[in-house]
Amino acid sequence: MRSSSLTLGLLATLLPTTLSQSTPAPIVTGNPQGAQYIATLPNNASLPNGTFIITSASDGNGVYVQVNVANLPASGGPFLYHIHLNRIDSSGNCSTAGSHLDPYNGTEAFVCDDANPQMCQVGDLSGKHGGIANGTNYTVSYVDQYLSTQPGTPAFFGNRSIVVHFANKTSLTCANFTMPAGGGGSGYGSGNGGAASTVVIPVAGSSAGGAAATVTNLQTVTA
Ligand SMILES: [Cu+2]
Repeated sequence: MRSSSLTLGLLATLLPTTLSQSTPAPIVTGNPQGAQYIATLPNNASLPNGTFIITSASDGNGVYVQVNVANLPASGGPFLYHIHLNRIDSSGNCSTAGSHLDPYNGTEAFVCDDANPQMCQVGDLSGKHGGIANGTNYTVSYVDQYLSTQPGTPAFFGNRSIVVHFANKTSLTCANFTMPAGGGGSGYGSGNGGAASTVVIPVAGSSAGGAAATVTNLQTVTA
């Protein structure tokens, strides 16, 4: 009997440590129908160009990702691409994107294994779905279950950026996500201009996002 209360005390002291470690990303449900964000790479003859289009999955569980990139270098791949936390500022410098979208503390050191995508950084799209081989054009589409199109939730990416890197992680090019003009039909006020540093939150019917946000706050304390 005495030892059981001792054990409880030990567990209590260990718990905070456990929480600071990487936790599996939950599958996102309830993404609003038709919500879509596009990152269009800048036009530069010496850099890759193209688009990353991410739309709510038709069943609301995660998103549908469409990658269409051209003019890729002949060497230096496989190229990586991630969703980064910050928007690229007016300088256009990809370093202003900051770190990766990683609300559940997948670490940089952790090797993202596509067999266990829930353990990868949420923003590590090439880690979960494959990098881009050397060459001129790359087109792929897939469902990612861990991204959210619901503003205010931990895995929301619509106010963030995408960065394409060489295999050695040097940045190649980058772009901010914006809402396509007239897309979605949810009453977004702004077009796809550059000034949108904040995203107007459309009031969708579902309120499913609230609980998950609380969990993230807990985890970021002990990163
Ligand atoms: Cu990156």
